[in-house]
Amino acid sequence: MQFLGEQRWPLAVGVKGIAWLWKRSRRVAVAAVVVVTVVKVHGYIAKQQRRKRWENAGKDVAVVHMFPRGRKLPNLSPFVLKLETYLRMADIKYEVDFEEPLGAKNKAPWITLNGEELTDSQLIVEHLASKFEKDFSSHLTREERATAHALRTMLEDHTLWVLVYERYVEKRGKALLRGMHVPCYLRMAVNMFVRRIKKVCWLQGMGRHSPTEIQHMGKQDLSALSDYLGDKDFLMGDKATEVDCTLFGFLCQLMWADVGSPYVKMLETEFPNLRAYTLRVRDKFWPDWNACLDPPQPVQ
Ligand SMILES: N[C@@H](CCC(=O)N[C@@H](CS)C(=O)NCC(=O)O)C(=O)O
Repeated sequence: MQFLGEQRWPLAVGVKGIAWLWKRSRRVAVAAVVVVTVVKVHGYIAKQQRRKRWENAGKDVAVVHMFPRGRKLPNLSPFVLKLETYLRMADIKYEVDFEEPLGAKNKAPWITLNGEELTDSQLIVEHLASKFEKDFSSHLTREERATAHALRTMLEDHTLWVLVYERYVEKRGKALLRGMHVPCYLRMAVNMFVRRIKKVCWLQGMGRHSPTEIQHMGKQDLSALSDYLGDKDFLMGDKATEVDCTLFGFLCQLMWADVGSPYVKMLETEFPNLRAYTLRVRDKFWPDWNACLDPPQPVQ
């Protein structure tokens, strides 16, 4: 399901528009064709130049393409935080890019590695784990791996919609606008964006529930995670594994992306082990957390 990304106008619409202009003023029609061509060619050249730059990042250095940093957390996308946390866990060198956050699937994050473009946080993690021999779940039993898979997909395909509904439908994108720098021209498009997300939430199904029901579902997810974590250091035991990257990415959103969110209180009062876990993972893998905020803060 697509929220953002390039809206491709069918060629027929463009041709019809030019034909309409041509009938009224040939000069304006020609000028319109010239402007569109110049903009397209300029865009194409800029894109090629960016790719050349990313290809030259260095052997085995991943360039992670993402939305800009947040004010209270390094990214307002749980998937970006998941991927960056994995890169840190695996000690893989990476650089960040904010110029082209959406990849070939029109989603963030995506990466460029040795000139190759890879999409989807999970597929990327699996690719990197095999390429760099950094599989942190290899010690788990099949049953534990199945549990980790189920918890990850719950977060990415259920908790995600609780978050999306709260952030964009209930709060109408306001926390997002407060939480990161959004250029003026995009701020003006926020209502249109919110209307689209509302439709997508309806199609997905989450949007058909009341806010109280959705909050209840979010709480059930947190409760399951809190019970499973118990007093362990990490979700699957005393060693961090890939599923911790996802859990951390989501908990950061609930804890820091919106101070007015009911989940902040829930984590404080009902699920303190998840809150402590988030701080623990942050301290372990993000010693430069403050430097990754926008604006950067002094590292403590
Ligand atoms: N399954 C994808 C999900 C990525 C995703 O949904 N990213 C969101 C940001 S949190 C996005 O790019 N949304 C833009 C859109 O859907 O148009 C992954 O793991 O990378």
